Amino acid sequence: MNSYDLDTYLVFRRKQINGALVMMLDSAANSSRISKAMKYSLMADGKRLRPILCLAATEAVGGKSENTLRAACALEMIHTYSLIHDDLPAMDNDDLRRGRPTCHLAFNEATAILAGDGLLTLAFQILSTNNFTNENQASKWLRVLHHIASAAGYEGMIEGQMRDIASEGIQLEIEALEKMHALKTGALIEASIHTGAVLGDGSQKQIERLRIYAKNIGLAFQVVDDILDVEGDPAVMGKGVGTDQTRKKNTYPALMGIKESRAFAQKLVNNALQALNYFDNKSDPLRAIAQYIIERER
Ligand code: GRG
Repeated sequence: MNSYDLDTYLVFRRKQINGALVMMLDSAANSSRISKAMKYSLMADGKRLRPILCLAATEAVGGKSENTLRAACALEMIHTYSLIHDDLPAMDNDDLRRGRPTCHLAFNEATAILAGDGLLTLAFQILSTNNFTNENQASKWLRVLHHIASAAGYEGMIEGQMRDIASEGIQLEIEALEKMHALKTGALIEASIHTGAVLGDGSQKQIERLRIYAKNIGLAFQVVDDILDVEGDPAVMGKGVGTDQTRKKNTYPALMGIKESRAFAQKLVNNALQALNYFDNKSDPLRAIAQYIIERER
């Protein structure tokens, strides 16, 4: 067990991220219907895992997390867009997300599509806002912008989603399942940590170690997500469960069983923790988050 007080850290970071998100939405948007739909999904009760990982990665490499907050918020916007679109009738057709009716039920399908598009493009507007103090700053932000676009785009998350949809009802081999998840869920998690490390002025060695950490927790996160879809409590999770089986999705519990899936997730977290051996106690939040990913109930 990690004795680090993760709960206090998560509460502090969520408050900071939510405050920044509200400010960004209020300054970018107005009281139009589309702004309301974007805010409805973005300001619902998400765990804020990706922005928190981003800020914790900046801290781990010895950087100042205030300088990374803008990028962390952009990552949460991209994630929220993906959830809105994933819930649409043409995709997973879900009713509940983050404890609320999904965006297309609260508004309508067209508005939900546009709210997702609005959040995705706002993320890149924020990432490219020019308030850099020097050329080195500008080139770092351009580098992370490119990395995030690749991770979220057709060679990353979108490809993962395409494979997920295309493989419903078809049994995948474990390697293909792993690749699908690395793209669908892992790529944005990895990009979040990479962003934090680059903007925090991490060394190449630090960035590389954090890439290994990210790859392992990204997959562990998905394995636990699959387990929670079997065993989780919908009231705690704020979304429906049992949906993977109904849709004949490829999941770790379906392929290897619950007990083996748990052991696999723990092994991945151990790998992630090993990658952090290189770091000092500034990476304690990342260590504790790795364990939280296994133990989470939502
Ligand atoms: C539609 C382009 C496009 C992509 C969708 C991320 C994704 C791809 C779909 C989400 C559906 C899903 C259940 C994915 C599995 C893991 C995952 C990303 C869960 C949701 O993330 P959390 O648990 O959610 O971090 P919160 O609401 O806490 O932010």
